[in-house]
Amino acid sequence: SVAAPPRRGALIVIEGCDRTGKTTQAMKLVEYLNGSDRKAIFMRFPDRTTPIGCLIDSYLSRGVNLEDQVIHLLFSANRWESHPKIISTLKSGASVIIDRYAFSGVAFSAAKESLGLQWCKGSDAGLPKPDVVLFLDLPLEQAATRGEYGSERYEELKFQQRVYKNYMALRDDTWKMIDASKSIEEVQRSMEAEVERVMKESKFGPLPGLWW
Ligand code: NYM
Repeated sequence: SVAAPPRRGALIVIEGCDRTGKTTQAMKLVEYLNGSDRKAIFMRFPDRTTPIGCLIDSYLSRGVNLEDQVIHLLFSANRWESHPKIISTLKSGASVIIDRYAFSGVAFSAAKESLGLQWCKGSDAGLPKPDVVLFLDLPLEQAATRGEYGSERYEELKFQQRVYKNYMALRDDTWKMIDASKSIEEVQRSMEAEVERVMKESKFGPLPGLWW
């Protein structure tokens, strides 16, 4: 007899303004899942290791200037180039934990006011929709005091306030707000609790497309 195909993995996205602890928490979540016998991989956007990612990196560190539309589309393209890997990993039964996703793409680009929210959503529409979005919520003044804040483009309080507002406009019932002012361990535990809940409740049917 042929073994049943594995139940697909969960697509878990971690979002938040700059310096809210997303990378630390995403990595801890991967460790937690792998440590409890559930396969999970870590991904992050921008993925600065690809040719498109290198260009994004040099834009963020102010090495090159690009039109607002161009950098927006590069961030989207940088996600689409990982689309096959996301799909194949989920199909294999492993979960994918992603540090930033299309919500960052829209929230940051639309904060420029040269670009509208609707226009920004277009280039990411159809990417797999996450099973849950864990939003690390931290007062922006507090984030601004964290290490290396201000070293890259966008790391400025007024800008972050517009980013935050855009994030709130993108929320739906798959979003969970996490109080990121708590200790690393406390944040970790509330994220684990959310993920356990999602994994228990979700039917993990076919992956719907984002913004379709
Ligand atoms: N960013 C990130 C965007 O403007 N658009 C996107 O699509 C993504 C994924 O890049 N300030 C911004 C948010 C951050 C910066 O992110 C780099 P990180 O998480 O610091 O590597």
